[in-house]
Order: sequence, then structure tokens, then C-alpha cells
Amino acid sequence: MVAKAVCVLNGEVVKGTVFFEQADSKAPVKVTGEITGLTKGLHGFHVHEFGDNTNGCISAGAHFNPHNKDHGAPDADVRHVGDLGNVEAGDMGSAKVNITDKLISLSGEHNIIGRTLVVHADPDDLGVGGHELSKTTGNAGARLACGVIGLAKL
Ligand SMILES: *[C@@H]1O[C@H](CO)[C@@H](O)[C@H](O)[C@H]1NC(C)=O
Ligand SMILES: [Cu+2]
Ligand SMILES: [Zn+2]
Repeated sequence: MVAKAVCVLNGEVVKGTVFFEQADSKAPVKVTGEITGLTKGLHGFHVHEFGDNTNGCISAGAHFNPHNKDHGAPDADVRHVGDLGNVEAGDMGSAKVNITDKLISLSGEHNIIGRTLVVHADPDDLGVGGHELSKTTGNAGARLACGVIGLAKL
């Protein structure tokens, strides 16, 4: 059965709306939308563990990682479930999101509904940057905007 979810990203400057759609519980999830107010270039893009924004994006915790793996690229064998890589903003600071991901889900063990989507200040090095944070966060820097992923109308 098709499932849909939505997230409104809300930061001081960075805003966005991101839609999630999954044809059935085993299908890949299509992630689409637009994020504005970014600097030109790549920005880390992840699902973090908790849908808690009581202290801003910080209370969302670490990357959603139910299997205790190292951080990695979306297409890597070793990655967090929440690792969606980067979005890329153009000259006007707007990024079109168009990702299809095989690991996140809108139900079951990898369910991202009720968790937080975060867009970061810096590029995610996809675990291979050689920085001390590469294997945990991709060294993606500050959390510019975030929002809780919620159920959407079908
Ligand atoms: C999103 O990506 C898919 C596959 O790469 C492509 O077929 C589709 O046209 C893209 N959609 C948009 C809105 O860019
Ligand atoms: Cu993140
Ligand atoms: Zn990660």
C-alpha cells in the first residue's frame, strides 16, 4: 500500500518542504522537494534519530542508525539508515531534492516517520573525508534547518 510523508524544514534562513513517497512497504522511497536559503554547493542531508526539536535541531540526536553502523554514502554497503548524502544548491541558494533511497522506509524497522530531517551547513564527506567525524556525521557541520517527518494525506 502506498504511503506518503512530508517534512517542513524550518531554520533561521533555510526553509524547505520535502515529500516522501513509497509504493509499498518494501519499495524504495522517493524523496522530492525544494530547499532555499542555502549557500551554493553541497549540504549534508540526513534523517536523525528523534522527532524532538525542543532545543532546536540539536535535540534530534544523531543520524538514524538502528544497526549501529558507520556513517557512509547512500549507495554504500556500510551506512546509517538515515544517510541521504547531500543536496546541492545552485547560485540562487536553492536545492531541488530528487533522491530515491532503498534503505529508509515509511513503515517497519526503518520507518523514518516521527524522526527529524536535517540539512547541514557543510558537505557530507560520505564517510571518506579522513576527518575524525567522517565515520559518524560525514563532518557536515552545523544544522541549518530541520523538521519532523510526518504522515501525509495519500
Ligand atoms: C528525478 O530523478 C529521476 C531518476 O533519476 C528522474 O527520472 C526524474 O525525472 C527526476 N525528477 C525531477 C523532478 O527532476
Ligand atoms: Cu545530519
Ligand atoms: Zn550518518
